Amino acid sequence: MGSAKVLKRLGTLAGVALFGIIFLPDISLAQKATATTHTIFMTAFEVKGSTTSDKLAPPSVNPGDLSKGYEFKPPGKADKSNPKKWQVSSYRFSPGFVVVRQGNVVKLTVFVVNGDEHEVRITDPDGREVVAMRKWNRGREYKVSFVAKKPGSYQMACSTHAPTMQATFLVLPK
Ligand SMILES: [Cu+2]
Repeated sequence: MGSAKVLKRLGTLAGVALFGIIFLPDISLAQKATATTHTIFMTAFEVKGSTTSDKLAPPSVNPGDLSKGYEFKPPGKADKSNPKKWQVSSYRFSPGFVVVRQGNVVKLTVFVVNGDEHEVRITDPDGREVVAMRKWNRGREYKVSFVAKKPGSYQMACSTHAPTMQATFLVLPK
């Protein structure tokens, strides 16, 4: 190896060492600052239950008055072939409760199985919109994301089926 090559190699080594001294602290800071990303698959669906009035009297309060997300079909309307049958249903997001850490990125993929239309938005713990109101239709998959900047509860709410069609993202402090 010629002396010029040796000098060049030493120069490279010195350069690498210098690079390390100058830039490594920044790199470790950058790694700390890299946010954890959670990719979460959700389903918008409707759960239904039914019985007959000879087994259990229908509720005295119409579930439809409690939430736009509940539906009640009284005896005679639930099933024409069985006049005693009554049915209730509720729209849900599943999972409906997610825990993340402050600063994490939440990437949601939501598939709509039930309900032709949902009007959905996501708000932060102060009620500020982090994902603006949008329409989601049955049979489609939607992707939204937000950064969980504040500790507390972020809410994904469907106004079509308010107040019960909701998902909560509980953000734990750093
Ligand atoms: Cu809905």
